[in-house]
Amino acid sequence: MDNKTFYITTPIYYPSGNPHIGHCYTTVACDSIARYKRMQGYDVMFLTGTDEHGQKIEQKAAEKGVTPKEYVDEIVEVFKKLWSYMNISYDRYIRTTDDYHVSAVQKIFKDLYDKGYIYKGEYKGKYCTPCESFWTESQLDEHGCCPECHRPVVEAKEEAYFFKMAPFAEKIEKLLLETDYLRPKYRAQELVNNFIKPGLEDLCVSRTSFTWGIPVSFDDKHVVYVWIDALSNYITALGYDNAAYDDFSKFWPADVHMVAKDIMRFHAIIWPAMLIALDIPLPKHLAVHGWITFQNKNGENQKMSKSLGNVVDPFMLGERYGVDAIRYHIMREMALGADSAFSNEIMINRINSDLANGFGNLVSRTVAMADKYFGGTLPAEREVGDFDQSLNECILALREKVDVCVNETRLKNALEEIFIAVDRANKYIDETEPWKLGKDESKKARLASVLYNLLEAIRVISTLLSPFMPTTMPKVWEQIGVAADACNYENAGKLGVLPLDVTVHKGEILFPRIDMDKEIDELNAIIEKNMAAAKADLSESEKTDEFTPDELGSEITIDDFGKADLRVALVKSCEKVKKSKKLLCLQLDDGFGGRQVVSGIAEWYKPEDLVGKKIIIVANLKPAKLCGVESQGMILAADTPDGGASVVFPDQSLPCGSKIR
Ligand code: ME8
Repeated sequence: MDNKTFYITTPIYYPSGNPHIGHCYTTVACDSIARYKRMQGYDVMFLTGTDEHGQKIEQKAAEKGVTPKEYVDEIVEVFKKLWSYMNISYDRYIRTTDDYHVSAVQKIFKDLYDKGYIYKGEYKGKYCTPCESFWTESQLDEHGCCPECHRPVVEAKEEAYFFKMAPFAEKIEKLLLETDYLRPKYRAQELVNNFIKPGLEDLCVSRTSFTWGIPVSFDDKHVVYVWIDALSNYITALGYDNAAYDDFSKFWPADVHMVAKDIMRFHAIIWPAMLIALDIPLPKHLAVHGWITFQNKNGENQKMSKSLGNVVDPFMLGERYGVDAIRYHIMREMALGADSAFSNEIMINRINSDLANGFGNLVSRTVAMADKYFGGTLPAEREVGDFDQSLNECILALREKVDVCVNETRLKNALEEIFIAVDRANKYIDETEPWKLGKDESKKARLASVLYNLLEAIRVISTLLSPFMPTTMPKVWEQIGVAADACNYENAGKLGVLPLDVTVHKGEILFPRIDMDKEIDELNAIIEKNMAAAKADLSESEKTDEFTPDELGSEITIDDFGKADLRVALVKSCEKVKKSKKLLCLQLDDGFGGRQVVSGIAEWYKPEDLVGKKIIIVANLKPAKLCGVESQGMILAADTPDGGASVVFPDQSLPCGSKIR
C-alpha cells in the first residue's frame, strides 16, 4: 500500500463564535476517517481551518471594539484548543487570513477573470446577511426568507464581479447524477431540480460594501466575496498558486470533502464549476451529513443556536464523560444525510449501554477472569469447543465490513458493525460460562481457550475502534497485554496474534456507568444557566439573527379571521393568581364596561409592568376558569426566542375598545 495518498477536508469554520458540538461532528468524523486511513497505510493529509473574512466578522469585531484580525485570532485559539482536546489529528490548519492563501486567491480570481469567467456587473437581489448569500426571488422560501436559514433577506444593489455559471451546468448535472461524487446520492436530484434545471444563476463574487476580505488585485474597491475565498482553501492549503506548500500534485484531487447540508450547494455546484474553469480535476467525493439539533427537556427538537443558549459545549461534555465517549456518541448517532437530535438522555443511554455495559464490560470481565483463574497469565494448553468458530468467524469478517463503511463515509454503520461483534463476544461469555469452567480443574484448557478467544476478539475490536476512540484503546491494549504496535491494521484481519501465554493487567474501568437521573438534573441546570447567560451576552442584532419562527399555521379565510374580535384594552389593575406561579389576573377597561382576564405570563411580567398599559385582547373568546379564576378573553403575546412571551402593546394613544382588523 506504499505511496497511496488520501486527502480529506472539513469545511473551514467561521470563527464568529465559539465552536460547538456541530462543528465537532464534521471534524471528529473526518479525524476518524483520517486515522483509519493512516492505519491502513495511506499517506494522509487531513485539512481543517477557519474562514475568517466577511461582513459578519467585521460587524462583530466592531461591536467588541477590536480589529477583525484581533477578533478572529482569539476565536481561532479556542477552535485549536478544542481540536487538541478532542484529539483531532489534523495535518494542516488553514486560516484564510494566511498570506499564502490571500495571494493565491488573488491569483485564482485574476485567472478566472482573464479566462472570461468573471465579469463586472451590477447586483440587484435579495441578500441574507447572516449567510452572506444572495438569492433570487424564486429561491426564497415560502415566507420570502433565506432558503438556507429562513431569516429575512434585504434588497441589495451594488457594483460587483460575477462568476459565470451557465457554461458548467451540463458537466455539473452529469457529475451529480451520473457519478458517486455526492453522498448520499439521493440529494443529487434535488440539487439538479432546484438549481440547475431552472438555469444556473451567475454567482456574485465580489463586494464593495465592506472591506474585511481579500482585495481584488486589479480593482481594489472590491473584496473577494466569500465562496471563491473560502472554497479555494482546499487547494491553496496544498500549495496551489503559492509557494508555502508543495503538496498539490501529491494530494489533489481530494478523496473526501465532508460538510453539512447547509453548504452542500456550494460544494456540489459552485466548487466543481470553479475547478472546471481552472482546469483542475474534480474531487472524488462530497459527503454531506445533516444537522445536529438539540432536544430540550420537554422533548422538543430545536435548532442549536447561540441565542437559545442550547449550543452544546463540547468541553463541558468531555469533562463529564470523557472525550472518547463524546466522539463515539456523535458518530454513532449521526447518519449520512439525515438530521440527528442531540439529547442528553440518548447520549447517556448510549454511553451506558454500548460503552459501559457492552465494550467496557467485555474487557473488564475477560481480564478479571484471566486474573482470577490464572493469576493473569494464560496456560499454554488449549481445548477447542462449541461457539469458538462462530465467534472467530464474526471477528475475522469484521475488518472488511468496517473498511466498506469507512470507504463510503458511513461511520454510524461502521460502529454498528463493530458493536455487533462486541455483542457477539459478550454472548460467547454467556454461552461458554467460563465461571463454571473455572470451578472444574479438568476444564482449565477449555477455560484458557475461551479467555484467549475473547482476548483476541477484544484485540481486533479495539484495533478497529482506535481511530474512533484514540485515547481509550491504548488502555485496552495495556489491559489485554498486547503491545500497541501489534494492534495494527494487518493484525486486525487475523487471529492468533497474542502469544498463547499472554499476560493481562487489570486496569481502571474504561467507561464508568453514568447515573442517568442525577446527570440529567445537573445537565438541565447547566443548560438553563447557559440559556440565561447567552441571552444576557448577546447583542440586540444577534438575538433576532438566530431566531427561527415556528411553522406558519394552515390557511384560513378572511371570514375565519373575522370571527376573532380583537380589541384594545387598558390594564387598570393586576395581581398574581394565588396558588399559581404562571398566572396573572388583569382587570381591564375594554371600552364596554370592563372585564377580567387571566393570562399565563407571570414568569415574564410583574403586575406593575402592566398596570396603566394598553394591550390587545381577544374579546369574544368563550369565558373559561383558570386555577378557579374566571377569564373573559385572552391577551395577545408573541413567543420569544428563549421560549418566553412578550405582550403585544399597541399604539398607547388608541382608545379602549378600538377594534383590530
Ligand atoms: O459554513 N450540525 O462555516 P460554519 C452539524 N465557513 N454540523 C454542523 C452544525 C450542526 N448543528 N453546525 C455546524 C461555513 N456544523 C463556511 C464554510 S467551506 C469552504 C466554508 C458544521 O462555521 C457542518 O460541517 O457555519 C457545517 O457544514 C459547518 O459546520 C459550517 O460551519
